[in-house]
Amino acid sequence: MRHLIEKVRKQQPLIHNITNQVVMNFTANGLYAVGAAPVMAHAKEEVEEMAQMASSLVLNIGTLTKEQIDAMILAGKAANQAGVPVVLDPVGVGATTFRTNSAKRILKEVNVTCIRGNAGEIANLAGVETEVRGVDGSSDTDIQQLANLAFKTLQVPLVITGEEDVVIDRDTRVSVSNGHPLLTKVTGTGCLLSAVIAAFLAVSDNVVEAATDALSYYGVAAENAADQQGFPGSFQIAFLDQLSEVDGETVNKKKQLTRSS
Ligand code: ATP
Ligand code: TZP
Ligand code: MG
Ligand code: MG
Repeated sequence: MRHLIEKVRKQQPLIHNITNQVVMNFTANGLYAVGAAPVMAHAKEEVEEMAQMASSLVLNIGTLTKEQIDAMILAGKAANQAGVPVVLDPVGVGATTFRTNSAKRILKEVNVTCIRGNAGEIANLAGVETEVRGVDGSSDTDIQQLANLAFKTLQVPLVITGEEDVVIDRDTRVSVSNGHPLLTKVTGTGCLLSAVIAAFLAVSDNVVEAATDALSYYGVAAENAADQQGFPGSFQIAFLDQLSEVDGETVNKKKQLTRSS
């Protein structure tokens, strides 16, 4: 089957990002490399209009403020009305009460298409207390078990990332083992991945298929980049290059997926 990256490149979806100050530039460049078009718009005066004209919306709470969460909820509701997919990246949930409560407030008020976070963030969001050190969190719980448990509580399609990534929806669970440890040495690789998933959701109604193709593409691009550059600084550039370079056929050959239901 043709990989969805080809469709993303053809359709060049516009991705509206309400995201954190650390990763804005990397996310915009990353989305261009993927073949999508980025826009960052945060003001409450314009987010509804922007979300409705976009192909997907990303809500990322990495450097949240009360005003920004209010704007995210306005944007999220507008996206829901317009049928625009919404990805939530619950950065640092579990590290502070404000983060945890804000993510829960978004989930209560907005119909989120998919949540993408590391194991620690997803565990905390689902009520399983786990240490999150700043924005870095893992979980002692087995990732497959965590996926089942978190989906049962949250009832929203989930993408849990780490050495092994898991996508889970009501009756499907897929693991993706592509990727490279250098991704953890560059800030914003999780945040950009959430935006890339949003770009794939813009070209497919099937959330599991969109997220799985986004993960395999992203992971294979990272593997190719790491073959060329072994240090974080040069890896970051090689990774952007590979996001624009790698084709669907190569990803289909190199992808490592395990499906269970
Ligand atoms: P953190 O905040 O802990 O850095 P994150 O939100 O940045 O988490 P990650 O879990 O680091 O997100 O996932 C970002 C990307 O890095 C994903 O594509 C994931 O597959 C990949 N990744 C993370 N850890 C590893 C690893 N040890 N080996 C290979 N790939 C990894
Ligand atoms: N601090 C607040 S947001 C942020 C940091 C370091 C970026 C987190 O990016 P990622 O993709 O979760 O590593
Ligand atoms: Mg990371
Ligand atoms: Mg993150």
